[in-house]
Amino acid sequence: MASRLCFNIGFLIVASVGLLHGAYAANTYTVGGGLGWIVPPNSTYYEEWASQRTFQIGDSIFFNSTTGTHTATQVSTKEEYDNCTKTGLVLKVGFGVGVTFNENGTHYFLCSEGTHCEQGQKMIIKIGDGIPPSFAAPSLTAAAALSALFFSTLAIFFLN
Ligand SMILES: *[C@@H]1O[C@H](CO)[C@@H](O)[C@H](O)[C@H]1NC(C)=O
Ligand SMILES: *[C@@H]1O[C@H](CO)[C@@H](O)[C@H](O)[C@H]1NC(C)=O
Ligand SMILES: *[C@@H]1O[C@H](CO)[C@@H](O)[C@H](O)[C@H]1NC(C)=O
Ligand SMILES: *[C@@H]1O[C@H](CO)[C@@H](O)[C@H](O)[C@H]1NC(C)=O
Ligand SMILES: [Cu+2]
Repeated sequence: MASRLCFNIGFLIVASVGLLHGAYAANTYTVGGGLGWIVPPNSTYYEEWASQRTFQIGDSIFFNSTTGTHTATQVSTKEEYDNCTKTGLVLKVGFGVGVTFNENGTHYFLCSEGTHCEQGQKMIIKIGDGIPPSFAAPSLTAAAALSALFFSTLAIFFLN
């Protein structure tokens, strides 16, 4: 119930932020499509999935783990990503977590369970040009101020 409410509020705010940025209709993508977020059939599966799509400010991705135990973990650098560093920000262990992106930038996600990352359960998501803003633009509108409370560069939501 509470998470549902949070999800709805999130969408309202994302819509507002989108308007402020002069952005377009926001899309939500289920990571990996029907496969969901699991150990993939080959080590480049999710990188291929991501590279075939264009992500913009306001878009969301949803990690849908349909089987097994997985995490959606965000690491900070390309080096940590390449190394499959297992100590990033754990967004969720288990089923169903979404992330909404509010700024351009490059995000590194992986699963920290076992050797899943080494087997290719990892993905780079580039928003817009992939370059984060050099400073946080001060916002005077209520919607943006409220959004700053909820999100910095991305927002997390749960669907369960
Ligand atoms: C990985 O698997 C996907 C889905 O089966 C396939 O489309 C893709 O070509 C594969 N990539 C490689 C490098 O084998
Ligand atoms: C998540 O996976 C389940 C099981 O495959 C599927 O029924 C459901 O539609 C998926 N949800 C999303 C949002 O893709
Ligand atoms: C990545 O792995 C290399 C080689 O093992 C190591 O030298 C480097 O410190 C690691 N970097 C991070 C950020 O974990
Ligand atoms: C985000 O990246 C896009 C390119 O895809 C660019 O057109 C846009 O100006 C960038 N937005 C910001 C706020 O830097
Ligand atoms: Cu996993």
